[in-house]
Amino acid sequence: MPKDVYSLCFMCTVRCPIKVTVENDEVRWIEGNPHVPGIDGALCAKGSAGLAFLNDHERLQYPMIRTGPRGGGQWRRATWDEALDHVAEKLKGIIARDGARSILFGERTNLNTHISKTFMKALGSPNYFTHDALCKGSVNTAFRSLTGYTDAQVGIDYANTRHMVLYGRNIFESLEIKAINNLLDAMERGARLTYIDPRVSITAAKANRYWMIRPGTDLALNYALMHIILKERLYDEEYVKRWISGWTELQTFVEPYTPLWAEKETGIPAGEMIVFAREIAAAKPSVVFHFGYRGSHHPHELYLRRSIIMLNALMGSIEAQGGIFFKKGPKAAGHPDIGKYVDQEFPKITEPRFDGSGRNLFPVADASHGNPQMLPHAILNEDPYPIRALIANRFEPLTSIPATEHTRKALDKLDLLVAIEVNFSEFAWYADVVLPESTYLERSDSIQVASGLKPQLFMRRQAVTPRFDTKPGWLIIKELADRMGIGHYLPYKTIEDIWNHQLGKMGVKIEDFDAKGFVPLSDKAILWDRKDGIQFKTPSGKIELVSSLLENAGIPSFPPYERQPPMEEGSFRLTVGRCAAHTQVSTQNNPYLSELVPENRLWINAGAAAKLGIKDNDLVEVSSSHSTAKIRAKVTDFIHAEAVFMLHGFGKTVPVQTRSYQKGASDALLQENISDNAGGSPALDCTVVKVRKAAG
Ligand SMILES: Nc1nc2c(c(=O)[nH]1)N[C@H]1C(S)=C(S)[C@@H](COP(=O)(O)OP(=O)(O)OC[C@H]3O[C@@H](n4cnc5c(=O)[nH]c(N)nc54)[C@H](O)[C@@H]3O)O[C@H]1N2
Ligand SMILES: Nc1nc2c(c(=O)[nH]1)N[C@H]1C(S)=C(S)[C@@H](COP(=O)(O)OP(=O)(O)OC[C@H]3O[C@@H](n4cnc5c(=O)[nH]c(N)nc54)[C@H](O)[C@@H]3O)O[C@H]1N2
Ligand code: SF4
Ligand SMILES: [Mo]
Repeated sequence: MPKDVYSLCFMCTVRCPIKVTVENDEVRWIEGNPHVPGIDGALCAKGSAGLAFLNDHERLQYPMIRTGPRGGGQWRRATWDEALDHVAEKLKGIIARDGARSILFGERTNLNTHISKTFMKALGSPNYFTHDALCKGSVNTAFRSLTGYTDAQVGIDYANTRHMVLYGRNIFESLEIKAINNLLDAMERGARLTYIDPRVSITAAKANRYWMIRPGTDLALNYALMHIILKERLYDEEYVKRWISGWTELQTFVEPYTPLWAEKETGIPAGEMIVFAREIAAAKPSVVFHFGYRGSHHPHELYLRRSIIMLNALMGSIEAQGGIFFKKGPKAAGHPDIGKYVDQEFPKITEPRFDGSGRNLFPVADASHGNPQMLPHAILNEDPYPIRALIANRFEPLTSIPATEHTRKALDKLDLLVAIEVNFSEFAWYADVVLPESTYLERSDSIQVASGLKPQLFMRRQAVTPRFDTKPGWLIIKELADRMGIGHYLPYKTIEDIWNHQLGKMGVKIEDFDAKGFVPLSDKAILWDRKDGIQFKTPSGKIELVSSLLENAGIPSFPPYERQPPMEEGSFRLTVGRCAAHTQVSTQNNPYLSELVPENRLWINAGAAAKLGIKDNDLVEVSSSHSTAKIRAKVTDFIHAEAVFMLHGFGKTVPVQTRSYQKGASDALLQENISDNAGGSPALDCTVVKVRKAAG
């Protein structure tokens, strides 16, 4: 008899609720959880390809210990005991010699992050880090500087918005199902969409207004928009008076940034900016200037993200219906918080972090996440001290940190590289020990708290038994912790033990997830009173345009705009992004998805290509100061003449990943490792490349 298992997809990080139909321990069908509003049974192409992933013989199948040189592809199959004993022995030796601080643990945040953090705290190392800075560190800092909250604590009311503004937030390709379903519904009811990108993406095609902006100049556009909004008094006066501090400084600052000035910088006609400002003000406060993740990662990114949040503040859309809001968790809904293993006493750690996060290099970055792009620098320069080992869990340092060969040199210096992975990623192939995790369909995980207007709890439940000799991550870390003598910090044996610990006194039971896969904690949307009840966490209790967080660290709130120099002929800004058929660096070898989008191509403007004698589909050579790569050209009018674009995640070098091996080029190989040190993110869109037709 087939049975339905409610769980959470993990073909990408969004974790859409799913219903998995299982018969005789085989997955027959996966669809979106029909009980969850906004999902309504829907699944994206990647989610559907989960079945192919489950049965893929090219994914990792058992623990392995390297026998030849790093990256040489010689392995011996090991039992779990052998592999874990080996890692534990190595770690113990490293701790005895150089201390626990010389061990790094990096992961892309996941449902078991409270367990990984516990492991590192118990070990006594300050060096736990997540992917956060690589993705949206500057967004995080921008929010904290203005509101006291991180971006992760802020949500978007897509369903009720009247105007959505997206700065390279390519929402219909780099997608989240619930968000786009809600946005499409809002658009059917008349909401407008403004999209800004040097490239005509799918989202541009769906927008009411599209601006092909000069790459890297969104900040100039925003300063001019603020100039217009202040001059024409288009802002929400009552909201601004009540909630904004630093108004005079803003007025003085935006005075010189006229629409005509911004037209020269951005290429967007001044008149269109004025029409837009009036149009959006008419829809306030139910408007959203989306703060985004990627798109336009430059050394000044903090100020771009701050300007986007400030535009929301001017429209009074922070904590408004149809605007952006602070996510409410279990406590706001009258429940105790979920239990986390990391909330216990640990021996005090006094060592500084390896990456300068929250300190000298990144004084205001979020040190609870760290700055992984500093990994090569810290290792190669032993700054601030020697590093010996890296454990990477769902983290791919070789392609997620820019300047691959530089990163590889750094990894060469380490005594131990451990990959907790599902795929033979570039890093797993280079590692010393591979610990294969069961896929999301083969494992249960810690309960998810989905904070929002209506907070909910979700559960990932194992649908089928593991196809190969793999284990869930929470068990791998527990078994390693036991071997390191710190197992008592993670006092569980089964997933039920973890769930019971999490649910604690919440008044929710494991069985409550059976019927629909989730438990709502509130039946009505929780919005604070915009007149008097918004609980900003800044020292002043207001939106601080002049930020105490920044100013106290000697970082200006309003530095003058620096012009983006025009590109010389044959030179371009390398911009990057994702497509609907792939997830970051994870899915390029998936049997289905590798057929849908088998390789990336270099988008290049038709006029610029003609000058260089490049025709569509020609093989071209792209060079940066760091490296050179070959890739096919996609010659098109749909990209600004100063930019080229490629999808992230291609150009793989692992031969046993036969479907993705050497297909297209890797952006990370070309990118320079430069950061926005105020915000915390690497400046992934600022590398200048030269393009020419490849010989032969
Ligand atoms: N299908 C799919 N969906 C995903 C993901 C995935 O891997 N696959 N990943 C998820 C993750 S982790 C993230 S962070 C998000 C990313 O979501 P987005 O930030 O929406 O994603 P990207 O695809 O990186 O798109 C970046 C866009 O910025 C544009 N851009 C480049 N330079 C500039 C500029 O100077 N100004 C402006 N305005 N635009 C510019 C690029 O042309 C590109 O279209 O997507 C999430 N959703
Ligand atoms: N050059 C360059 N670098 C970038 C970006 C870019 O566009 N270009 N984008 C940035 C962004 S937006 C982000 S979010 C980060 C993300 O960077 P990472 O944190 O590295 O995350 P992913 O790229 O999603 O995947 C990393 C690895 O996780 C593995 N994985 C997938 N599922 C599981 C699982 O269930 N368990 C385990 N243990 N492993 C799993 C995949 O096989 C993959 O090798 O990269 C950033 N870095
Ligand atoms: S967006 Fe697609 S791949 Fe990502 S979790 Fe949802 S269904 Fe899965
Ligand atoms: Mo991301």
